[in-house]
Amino acid sequence: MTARVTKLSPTWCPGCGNFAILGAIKAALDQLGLEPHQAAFVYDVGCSGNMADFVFAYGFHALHGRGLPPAAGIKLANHNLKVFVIIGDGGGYGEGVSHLLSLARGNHDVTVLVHDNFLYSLTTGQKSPTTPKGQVTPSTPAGVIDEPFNPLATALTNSAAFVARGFAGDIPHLTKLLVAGVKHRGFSLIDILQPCPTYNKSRPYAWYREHIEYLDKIAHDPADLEAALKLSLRTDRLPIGIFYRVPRTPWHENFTLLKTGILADSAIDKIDLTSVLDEFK
Ligand SMILES: Cc1ncc(C[n+]2csc(CCOP(=O)(O)OP(=O)(O)O)c2C)c(N)n1
Ligand code: SF4
Repeated sequence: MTARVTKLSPTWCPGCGNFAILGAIKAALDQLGLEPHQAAFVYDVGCSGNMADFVFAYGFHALHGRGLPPAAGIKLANHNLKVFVIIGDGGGYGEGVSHLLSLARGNHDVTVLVHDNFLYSLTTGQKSPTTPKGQVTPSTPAGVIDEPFNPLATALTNSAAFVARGFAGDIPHLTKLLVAGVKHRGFSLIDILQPCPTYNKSRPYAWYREHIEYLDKIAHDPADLEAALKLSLRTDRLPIGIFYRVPRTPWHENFTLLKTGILADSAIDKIDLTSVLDEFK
């Protein structure tokens, strides 16, 4: 059986939703039959990014909020790889949000897993873009003043062709979303409701179980953008499942140079760069 994880033991707090996300990644890699050399993971900085030590595949640990550009670059350098980004709501929806929109609009073939625990957890629980209004955190002792960022509505209105939400309390369901996201040709965003029992006491597993609603139990057509948008704006319940999925040509397939082969396979040592280097003299 192919190894999916390293021999290191995860350092997350007991009960952290990241354990379940790692379990779902393991199961998804198995179901997809992806060998370690066929998958590349880019990790942002955060408790989520600590996953870098535990997944057995190609890996790159980026700066905070900067996980998405290297992922797009890896896909362009070797478009045979399946590329993943592991990122928190702070990195993905705060510091790195412009990259998220850029990859969505370009339809770069990368599967983005946002571990949405509604806080900056690694740095001890400060507010993030998704923290609910009014929540008291170490950086907002009088409660959050801002309205929360809506990741799904933002992705949907910025041309993302695969938008889903999962829950770390349901590994089989999350695994299905990961498999579907990887199989989708192009950018896929999977926002994952991730309990952080250490810092987000207001959203334990039981709270999520009371608030989630499975999209496959209601008659939702994932090709219907307007319906997906309406669902993404719901605040009374948290729908989980595939909100939106439509075919769209991935960026690398529209880029002429890549039609001739894999960039990483080209004999760059045989290209004469003298004239380019001369410009720097
Ligand atoms: C450019 C930069 N800004 C800030 C930090 C400090 N920092 C490290 S992790 C982090 C927040 C992590 O929160 P999130 O991205 O939501 O991930 P989580 O820990 O919740 O998984 C911050 C602000 C940093 N390392 N680099
Ligand atoms: S602080 Fe929260 S997100 Fe980080 S490891 Fe602990 S439980 Fe998980």
